[in-house]
Amino acid sequence: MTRAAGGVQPPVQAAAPLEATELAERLDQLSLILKEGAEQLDRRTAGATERLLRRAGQRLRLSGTHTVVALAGGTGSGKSTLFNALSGLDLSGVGVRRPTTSAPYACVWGPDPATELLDWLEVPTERRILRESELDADSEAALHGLVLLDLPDHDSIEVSHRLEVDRLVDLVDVLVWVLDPQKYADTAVHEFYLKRLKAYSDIMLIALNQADRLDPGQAQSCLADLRRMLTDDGLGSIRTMLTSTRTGIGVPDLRAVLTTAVASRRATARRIRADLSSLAPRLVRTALPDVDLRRVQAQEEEAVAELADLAGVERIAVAATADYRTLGLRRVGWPPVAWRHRRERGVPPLAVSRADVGKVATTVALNATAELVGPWPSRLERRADAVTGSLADGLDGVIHAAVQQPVAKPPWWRIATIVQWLLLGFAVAGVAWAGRAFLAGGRQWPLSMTGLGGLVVTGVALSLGLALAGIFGRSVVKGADRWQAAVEGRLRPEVAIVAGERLFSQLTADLATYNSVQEALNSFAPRAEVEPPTAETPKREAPAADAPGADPVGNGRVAAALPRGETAKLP
Ligand SMILES: Nc1nc2c(ncn2[C@@H]2O[C@H](COP(=O)(O)OP(=O)(O)OP(=O)(O)O)[C@@H](O)[C@H]2O)c(=O)[nH]1
Ligand SMILES: [Mg+2]
Repeated sequence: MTRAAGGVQPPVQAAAPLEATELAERLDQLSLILKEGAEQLDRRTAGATERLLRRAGQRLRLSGTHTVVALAGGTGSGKSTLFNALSGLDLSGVGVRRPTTSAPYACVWGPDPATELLDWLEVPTERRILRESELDADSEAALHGLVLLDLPDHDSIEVSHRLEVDRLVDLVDVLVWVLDPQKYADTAVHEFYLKRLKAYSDIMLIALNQADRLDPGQAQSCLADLRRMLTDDGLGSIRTMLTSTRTGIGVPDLRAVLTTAVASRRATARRIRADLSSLAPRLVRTALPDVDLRRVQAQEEEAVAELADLAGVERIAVAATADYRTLGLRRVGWPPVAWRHRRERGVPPLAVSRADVGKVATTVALNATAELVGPWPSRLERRADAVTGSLADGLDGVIHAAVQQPVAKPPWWRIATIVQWLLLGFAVAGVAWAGRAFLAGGRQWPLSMTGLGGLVVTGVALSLGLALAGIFGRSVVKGADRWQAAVEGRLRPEVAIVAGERLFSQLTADLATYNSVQEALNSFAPRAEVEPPTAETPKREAPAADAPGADPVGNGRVAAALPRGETAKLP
C-alpha cells in the first residue's frame, strides 16, 4: 500500500523529550484546574477532567515501554481473525455464530508480560498470551512491547460487549477499527464511536477488512466511500487501509504500522494528548477573564483605617498621651505641688469585635471580586470569613503591646527634676539661714543683712522653680502631642502589617490562583503546533513508516483524495 507525503512530523529523537515535558506540563495544568478550579467547571467537564487525570496518571505509571493496540469493530468484521493473523497464533475464537468474542484477548510481544498493565485493562488472566514464549523471539523482536487486544463487538446484541468495548476504547493507546464491506457504513460505528472520537484521528486507523470479497475496483470505491463518510465524521485525516486475512492483503502494512507505533513509544503520550484535545474545547469555554491583583491592594488604605479604628488606635494614642503628660508634669513641675498630677493608668485593653473585623474583611473580598462570576466571589468571601479570627487576634496583639508600652521619658526630665529639687533645697536653705540669723540676732527685727540674704535666696529659688515649672510644663505638653502622633504613627503600620499578612496576602493569593486557573484553562486553546512550510523552507519528506520520527499510526500520510465511486456491490 502506498502512502503519499502529507503532514510533516518532527524527528522523534528531538521531539520526544519536548513532547514528554509538554505533556507533563499539560497534565500539571489539568491538576491545577481540578484542584483549584473544579467549582468553575460544569459537573460533566469536572468529571471528565478527573477521569482523564486519573487514567493518564495510572497509564503513565504502569508502563512506558508497552503500546496497547486494540482491534475494535462490529461483529464478524474479522477482528479475531486479524488478531490471529498478526500474532501468528490461533488464540482468539473465530466463528460463524456471532458474536464470538465476549471478553478481550491480549497478546503481549516480548519478555515482559505486562501483568500490571493487563490487570489495569482488566483482561482476564486466562485470555493473556505472552508471544515471546510461543515463537522465535528474533522474528518478532520489532514488535516487542506490543500489547494487542482483540475486543468484543461494539454492535453486539450483548450489552456487556458494548460496555466492555466502551471501557477499553477509553484506555488503549491505539485503536484499529476493523470494518468490513458489508457494514462499514453502519450507524453504530459512525455515530456512537467515530464521530465522537474526532480528536483521536492521530491514534486511530481503519482497516477495511475482507477486501478479498471485492474486486480491486470495487475495493477502491468502497474505500473511497468510506473515506467520504469518515470526512463527514470529522476524521478526514485518519489513516485507512484495505486488509484481508484470507489473501493477506494489507496485513504486513498493518503490522508495519504497529511496529512503528511500538518503536516510537509515543502512542501512550499521543493517546493522552488526544484525550486532552478532546476535553480542551470544554475547558476553554469555561475560562473567565483575568483579574488585576491590585484590586485587593487598592482597598488597603481604607480597610487599614477601618481596622485601626476598630482596634481603637486613636483611643490608645490619646490615653498614652495623657500618661505621658501626667508623668512629665510630675517630673518637671515644682516638687511641692507636682505630685498633684495623678497618673490615670492607660486604658484597659479591649478585644476588637470579631463581627466588625469580619465585616471589613468581607467588604474587601466582595470589592475585589466585584466583577467575578462563578464560585469565586463566594470562595473569597469564605476566605475572608476564615481569616477573620486570625486577623482579630493579630489586632488584639497590637493593642496589648501598645497599652503595655511604657512612656519613653526624655533625658531632660531627669535634669529638670534635679534642678527643681536643687532650687527647692536652696529655698529651704535660705529660710533656714534667715531663721538662724534671726535667732542669732536676739530675735530682733528687722533682720540682719545676713538673714535678709537668706530670704533673698529663698525668694529667687522659689521664683526660679515656679518659672521653670511653667516652661518645663509647656515643653511636656508639646512633647505629649508629639508622643500621640508617634504612638499613632507606630500603631497604624502595625495594623497594616497584621492586615497585610492575615487578610490581603490571602485574598491576593486567591486571586492569583484564580488567574492561574484561567491561564491553565486558556492554555488548552488550540495553537499551531507545526510551523507551516514557507516558500524558503523546503518541504521535508515525511518519514517512512518504520522511521523513528513516524507518528504511531501514520495519519496525515494516507493516500488522499481517492476517486469518488459508488458503494461497492457485495458479492
Ligand atoms: N472472506 C473473508 N472472511 C474473513 C476475513 N476475516 C475474517 N473472515 C471471516 O469472518 C468471520 C468472522 O470473523 P471473526 O474474526 O470471528 O470476526 P470478529 O470480528 O472477531 O467477530 P466477533 O468476535 O463476533 O466480534 C469468520 O468466519 C472469518 O473466517 C477476510 O479477510 N475475508
Ligand atoms: Mg472475535
